[in-house]
Amino acid sequence: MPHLTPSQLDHYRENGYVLVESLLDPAADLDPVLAEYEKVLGELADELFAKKKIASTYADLDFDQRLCQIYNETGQVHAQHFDISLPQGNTTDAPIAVIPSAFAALRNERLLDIIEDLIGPEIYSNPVQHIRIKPPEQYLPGIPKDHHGRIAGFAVGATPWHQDNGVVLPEADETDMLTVWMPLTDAFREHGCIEVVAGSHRDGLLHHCQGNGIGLFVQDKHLDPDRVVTAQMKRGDVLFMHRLTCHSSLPNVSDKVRISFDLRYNPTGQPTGRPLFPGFVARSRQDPTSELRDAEAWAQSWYDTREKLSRVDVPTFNRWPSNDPVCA
Ligand SMILES: O=C(O)CCC(=O)C(=O)O
Ligand SMILES: [Fe+2]
Repeated sequence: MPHLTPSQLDHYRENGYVLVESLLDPAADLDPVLAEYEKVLGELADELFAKKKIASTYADLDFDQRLCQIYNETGQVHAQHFDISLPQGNTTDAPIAVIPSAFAALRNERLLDIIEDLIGPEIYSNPVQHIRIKPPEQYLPGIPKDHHGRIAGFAVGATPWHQDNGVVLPEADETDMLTVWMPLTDAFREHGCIEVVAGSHRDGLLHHCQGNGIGLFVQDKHLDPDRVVTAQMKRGDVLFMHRLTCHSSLPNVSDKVRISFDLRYNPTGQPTGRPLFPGFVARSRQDPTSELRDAEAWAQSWYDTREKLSRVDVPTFNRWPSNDPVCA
């Protein structure tokens, strides 16, 4: 059973993050997940081919080439097709990939052991959870860029500075939410790895602005460049971050697709910050029978949510106004 050492715990308390090297076994824990996402890509290809949006299913290409070919040919980033979570707003037709290997990752015992060290033994899987498939920008000539030359869209380009507490509702401001970020492929600087501002979890919740197409961000004036740490990670490493730790990610300037999970957990019973989305008890020492262990029931909880939300007006989980004068 892996545990954080006292010095790793001190590092987390001091800096708001801890990077645990080789926590997971790439062959046993990560390869089966990647294999399942290959199938998800195949399904996307079949679907687009049937709709005559692409000229072939490109079944002979490897994952990276096939993904870029499909994105370029359709002129569209199909991130939602792979994601766990529903988007905000109207969800009626939103595809989601609530696949068994994603559920297995959420319940990975080695992850939960470290999470238990950080937030205690009653662990709830918070529904803010994503897979990010970030292709090399040089291989996306068919995807539109904004006027800064940036690729807009979920997870494809660089992610601006933000705190994860900023993307949930105020109901979760006192929730001890932990972000767990793990690459399924190596995530070095060139692949667009994570950067964190060490110690920023002690600055409180910062004001976030709404970026056009890039999501919420914290303005540079709130950041101390001297405290920026580049978290280069290899497959099997896992990064644990406090909800107030400011972080971002770099653009992918390599020739490989960067794939990662970012998952969140909080002590059971505390508000998740996205009350309409489903979470579950991932570990309970008090009542192990309350744990959700059934991948199908988990998938169904997301399908049911999608169905339910398609019938109501869904608010976004956003507290920050657009056209905020502070952000101009
Ligand atoms: O993976 C990225 O590029 C950004 C991830 C992030 O912001 C998060 O995991 O909270
Ligand atoms: Fe984040």
